[in-house]
Amino acid sequence: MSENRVLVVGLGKTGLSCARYLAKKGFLVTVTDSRVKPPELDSLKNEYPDITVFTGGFDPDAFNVVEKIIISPGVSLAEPIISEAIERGAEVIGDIELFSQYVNAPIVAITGSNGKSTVTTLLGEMIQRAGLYAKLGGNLGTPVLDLLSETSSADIKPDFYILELSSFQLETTYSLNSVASVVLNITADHMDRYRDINHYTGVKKRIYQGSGVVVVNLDDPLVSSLSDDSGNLIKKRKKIGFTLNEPEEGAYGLRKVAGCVWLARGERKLININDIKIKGRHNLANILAALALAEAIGLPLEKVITCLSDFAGL
Ligand code: UMA
Repeated sequence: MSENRVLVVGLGKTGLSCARYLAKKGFLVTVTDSRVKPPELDSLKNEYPDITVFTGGFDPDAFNVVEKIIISPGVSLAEPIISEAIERGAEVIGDIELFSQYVNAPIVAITGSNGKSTVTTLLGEMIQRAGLYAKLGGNLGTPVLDLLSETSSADIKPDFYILELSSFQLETTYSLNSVASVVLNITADHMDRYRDINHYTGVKKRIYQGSGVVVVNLDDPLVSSLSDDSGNLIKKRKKIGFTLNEPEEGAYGLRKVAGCVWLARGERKLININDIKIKGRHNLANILAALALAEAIGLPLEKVITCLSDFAGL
């Protein structure tokens, strides 16, 4: 078996980005998809006519000759042919894992059942306000390996990659080491893929791999339990909390002063919520999470606050 051989499973947006990235790196790429005509088949054929593609089912012959398999988020690890490959010792990873192995700029990683696209986008705006440059992608928009491959002369290395990550993507990620990460909230979601809420929560927790700052939703018991009980994973790490109640020193929250509600960091009032463009308590929580992440990556608070009166949401 050649070490240079790799099988990409799923030919949607992720599969195409993986095939493209690995082919450029000199791997001998084969692609498979259970659909007869997967969404990105024509794009792949146009860009890489020499790549072999097996469609209309997962052919065991395609799996048995490889030691490295890259699976798309929509493909479950419980798929029999995938679990067989894992059992015989093949390396089975996703695009976020590949990205984590090759990335050369700090990552901020954001997950949660709700609000992750808003927080990702808002943090991107905050970084811009601070005069820095971030690339955004993941479950939102551009697949991460396409972010890495943009190499036109106009392209410059970003100061940060801001990634929105789904539980599906986290399942196959092992080397992520983000400078800051957050699980925004957890509600029962994708229960067709997970045994129960604990299984789903355990997968979300994988975002805390590495040694970066952990941002914690203090109002969500499932999320706060992750930062309490995760032992070595996050016990000794710096944590910044956010809450829709009055925040303790060092945390972000809401403070009522003379009949007005303010976003606050501890005792310090930051902005009156009437001066914020996006509305709703869920969005206040999203903003507080973004502020905590901004602090975690060292953005100046005065600058990041300025974008809250303009940010109109997604
Ligand atoms: N496939 C199989 N067998 C399977 C399942 C899928 O062959 O058992 C094939 C499909 O036939 C299809 C390909 O895999 O051709 C699709 O792969 P995919 O479902 O992983 O989808 P992509 O197009 O690669 O898009 C994925 C994410 N999709 C999912 O997680 C389901 C996109 O998130 C993401 O934007 C994209 O990668 C880029 O990173 C979408 C999503 O719905 C928006 N995410 C879920 C959510 O937000 O709740 C998690």
